Amino acid sequence: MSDPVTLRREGAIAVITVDNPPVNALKHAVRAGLQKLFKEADADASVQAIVLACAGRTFIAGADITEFGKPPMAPSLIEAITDIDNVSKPTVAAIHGTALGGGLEVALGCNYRVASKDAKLGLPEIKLGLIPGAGGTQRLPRLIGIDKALPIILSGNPISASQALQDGLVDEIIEGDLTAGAIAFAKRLASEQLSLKRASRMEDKLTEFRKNPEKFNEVAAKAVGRNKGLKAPMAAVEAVKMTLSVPFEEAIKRERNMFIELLVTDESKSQRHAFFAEREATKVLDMPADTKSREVKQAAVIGGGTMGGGIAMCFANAGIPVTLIETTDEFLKNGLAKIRTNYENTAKRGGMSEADVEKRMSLIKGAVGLEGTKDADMVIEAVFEEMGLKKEIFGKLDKITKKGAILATNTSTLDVNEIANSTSRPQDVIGMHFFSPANIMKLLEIVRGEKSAFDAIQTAITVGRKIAKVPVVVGVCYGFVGNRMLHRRGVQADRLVLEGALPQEVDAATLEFGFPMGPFAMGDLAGIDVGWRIRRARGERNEVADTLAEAGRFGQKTGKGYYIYEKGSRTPIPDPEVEKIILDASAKKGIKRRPISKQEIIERTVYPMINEGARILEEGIASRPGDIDVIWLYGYGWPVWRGGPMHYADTVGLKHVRDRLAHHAKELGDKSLEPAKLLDRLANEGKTFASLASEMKKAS
Ligand code: T1G
Repeated sequence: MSDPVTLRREGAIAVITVDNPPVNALKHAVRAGLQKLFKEADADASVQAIVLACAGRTFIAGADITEFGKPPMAPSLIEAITDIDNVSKPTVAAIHGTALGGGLEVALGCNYRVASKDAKLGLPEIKLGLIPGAGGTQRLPRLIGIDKALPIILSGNPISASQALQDGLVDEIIEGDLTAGAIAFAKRLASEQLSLKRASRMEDKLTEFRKNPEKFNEVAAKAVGRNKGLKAPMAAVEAVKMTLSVPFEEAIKRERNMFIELLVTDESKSQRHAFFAEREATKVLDMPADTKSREVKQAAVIGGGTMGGGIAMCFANAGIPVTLIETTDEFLKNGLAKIRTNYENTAKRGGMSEADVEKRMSLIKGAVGLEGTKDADMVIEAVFEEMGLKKEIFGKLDKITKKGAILATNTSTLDVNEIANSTSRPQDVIGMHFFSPANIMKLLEIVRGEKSAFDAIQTAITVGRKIAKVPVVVGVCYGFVGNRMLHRRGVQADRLVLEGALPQEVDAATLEFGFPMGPFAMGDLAGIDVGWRIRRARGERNEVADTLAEAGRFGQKTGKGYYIYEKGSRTPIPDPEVEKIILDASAKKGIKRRPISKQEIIERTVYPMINEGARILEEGIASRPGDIDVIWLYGYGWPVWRGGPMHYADTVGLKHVRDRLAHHAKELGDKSLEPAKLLDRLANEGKTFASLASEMKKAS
């Protein structure tokens, strides 16, 4: 094993290089190597300055998250950074790719930072339910000021090199060879004998806040935003607040203790689970490791409606030319106009420049008729959810599109195999299920048909990541993974309302659980009439929902649904009229209403989804419990600090989930609530979905 940290000389400059692929994480050997070589270079009188650089695609992307929870090995990151901070000659960090978390903290331990122009710098610990634990909450505010540091720490989002230069986090942007530029910068420092800039000893940026401490609370409240109540954001505010009154050495000790406290919280464990689950989800267990993606230089989207338009924007946003296909000039014009309006609204909100709008629009061209797909490497069909229409389109695409083109369908419910078999090349057909609004929602369910070729699947994954989606590969079944589980919640939510709860009570419990919206407010957003028309066509009836629809209460679009909505507002207001409709429906069904607790609401809306998740794993529709978690985290607003339905079940205990489901199944005589075989087995064996995941990984 070669040393992950090495030192070479460029004249009087010592260049220390970290080389620990894939992201130069600060595992033990890297920390020890940094400490040793900085001390060596400092002790060597012939060294006038030190440059810290990284090999590979990025600067240090943080502490090694896989080491968390394991016995700590010295030196700790704080010890290594303190030694770097105490070096008696100029130290310069040369940043490319991403300097994140502990990586930025190491750079903050250096006197100066230079960066390549596309570098990104940030402290994403908050996204792991943590705070910077190696001086970041103390050095960053001292270097750039509290008002700039707090948003970086509390959002967890990286800033660009140019923003970092503006904020004083970076001292110079290097064009061309970064390390050569850093060495030149270091030589200048050595020759100019400048005083060493140590963030740990800087106070001038804190003066204003020390004079007006209440100003701190204003900035903090704004930066915390909607994360109020979560442990890590509150701890981050407390930690940064120490810069106002606590000496540096004492403050980083306390910061460390706060970090260690957060490390053992369910919130952080859940968010770390989500981090790795998202990365695991792109690995198809049975796919040969050498499977290559097909090249996708040009895309086409069939259907210029809300979904089609959003999908086309994803490709343009990623710089991939895309043709939007419609049946008439009129529809095409409307589709393109909606996209332009979308971009212009973003520009109005300052989310992009006018030039960006024109650049993205220039990548979207329109065409009437399927002929427009002939040059595309990937075609995504996003037309009305009707099997006959989709099969007709795929039959035609089969003849029009070039050899090797990926033929994808955005269906959310229909059988991808049946669609694939309407072509002579089912191996090129795959489901790419986007979520509305497609240009915003991160989740992409990639639905592999029984004949989908491995390189077609890999291409969908690669393109999915290129267009900034979180791809998860699932099998073919009704509603795939997300909608299939959501259906279980919907059934129980409707029953709870007939048995005694009110929509606002079910939604309140769901919000308290951490979802951004409850099932009934969601029904109003999606439109109550959508389900009503499908049920009517099937001769089925949902007493409450259909009575609302028959009264013209379609939800937000008619200003009335399960709730009332004042003009221009999306705030749901409970309506006594709905309560009357519900009481009548219970009476009509001969149901004696009873009080229903929040606990029961959660048990009957969340546990059935977990149960359905277990059935989905039994059938192999999802490859890992973590995949189901990623789908719910990125597609259905599952609170990240609960890690996803399957991870959450482990924190509650599978035995408890199983027993409560069995209890409700018996009480209600509802067979759909009976525990899935897999859930029952794991509960009996005292196992978890996490242990199942590692069994699956080993078996693959
Ligand atoms: N530790 C361990 N493994 C990591 C890692 C890390 N910090 N970052 C990435 N990996 C693995 C990842 O699991 C994947 O593995 C591979 O590297 C490529 O990652 C004290 C405590 C850097 C922007 O939160 O955001 O420092 O799946 O697929 O899309 O204050 O990785 O191939 O086996 O994501 O190019 C703070 C986390 C840590 C940054 C690159 N740092 N990483 O994205 O590749 S906490 C972070 C990322 C901390 C200190 C605290 C991204 C990336 P595999 P990838 P990518």
